[in-house]
Amino acid sequence: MLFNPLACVSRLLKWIFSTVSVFLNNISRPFVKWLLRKTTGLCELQRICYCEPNGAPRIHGIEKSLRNSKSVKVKTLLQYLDRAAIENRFSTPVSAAKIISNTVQTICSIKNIRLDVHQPFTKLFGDSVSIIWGYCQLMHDLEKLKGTRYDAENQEHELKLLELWDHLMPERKLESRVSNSWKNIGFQGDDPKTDFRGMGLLGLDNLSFFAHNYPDVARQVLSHSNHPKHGYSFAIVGINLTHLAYSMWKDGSAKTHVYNLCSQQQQGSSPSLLHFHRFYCYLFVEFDKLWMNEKPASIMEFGRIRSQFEKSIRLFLFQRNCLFKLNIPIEHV
Ligand SMILES: *[C@@H]1O[C@H](CO)[C@@H](O)[C@H](O)[C@H]1NC(C)=O
Ligand SMILES: CC(=O)N[C@H]1CO[C@H](CO)[C@@H](O)[C@@H]1O
Repeated sequence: MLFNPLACVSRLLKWIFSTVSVFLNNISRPFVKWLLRKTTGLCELQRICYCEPNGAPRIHGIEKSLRNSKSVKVKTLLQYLDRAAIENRFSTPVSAAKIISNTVQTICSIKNIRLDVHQPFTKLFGDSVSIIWGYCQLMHDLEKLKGTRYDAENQEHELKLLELWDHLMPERKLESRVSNSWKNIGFQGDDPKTDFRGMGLLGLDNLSFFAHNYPDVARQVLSHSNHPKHGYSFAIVGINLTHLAYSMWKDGSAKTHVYNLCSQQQQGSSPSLLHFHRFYCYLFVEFDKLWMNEKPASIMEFGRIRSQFEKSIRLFLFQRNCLFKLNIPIEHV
């Protein structure tokens, strides 16, 4: 075989690159961490708390550092927190405070952090932990609501549905429970009960939250949806947007918005259903704006406009200072 210097050099370069990347991934991270710890006297979690700006950058940083930790003790602590979220133990302030204080103490003992010297750390770290696992707990709640099928035998469900009509159509009584009139607020047939399908009660809750809390805005959006040329099905599109909101929370992309929001509000604010419902209202109002601007020829363009909408929302969520605010005139809030 002929000696080929070019192939030799390229193989050598490949070997160097792969060695360097292995070094960067496996060796340098712990080394850099060790070096910083020696020079600054602070562990990674402390550096994040003190150096990263309040909100998503700091909370994301802490979450990543904890989830990437190789320490068995940290892993056990995370299991304890995940279980607490599944068991809904963050919902009462007393039990949440106890979990947070246990967590802070455990981390300080694992990382040799002196509580008396590093009081700012314990507060910043504790607040972040409460928001991270508050979000986990909320996801379980959302999944439960999504998994609860609309049940026409259930008085509570029926009442919510009828209230939705009253909020959207205050000047018109619904003549009967099963009626062609449901189409006026964008359901498919005579009985909305089958329209909730994949989203369960979450779809209805979102719609009724929107109609109940922002009645003027909801009615304005409804009137757009009944536009003779560029109309769409209000309720059906609304349920589809529940799906969009849910998937953004589920895959974690909504975290930038939620983390920024919760850390801006007064202390102890943990992600809640209210935040989810408001996020949904924001999506609905913005989607309606986009739809009216696009002036689609028919509902057949829904898929295209929806995916354009999703792309732009995801782009916003990608920015670390993302915070959605409902653009609603003050008198409607
Ligand atoms: C929402 O609409 C998109 C686009 O038409 C579709 O792919 C998706 O399955 C719908 N989701 C729900 C829950 O209706
Ligand atoms: C689960 C949840 O938050 N449901 C709420 C949805 O919105 C309606 C209307 O505001 C409330 O009554 C529900 O409690």
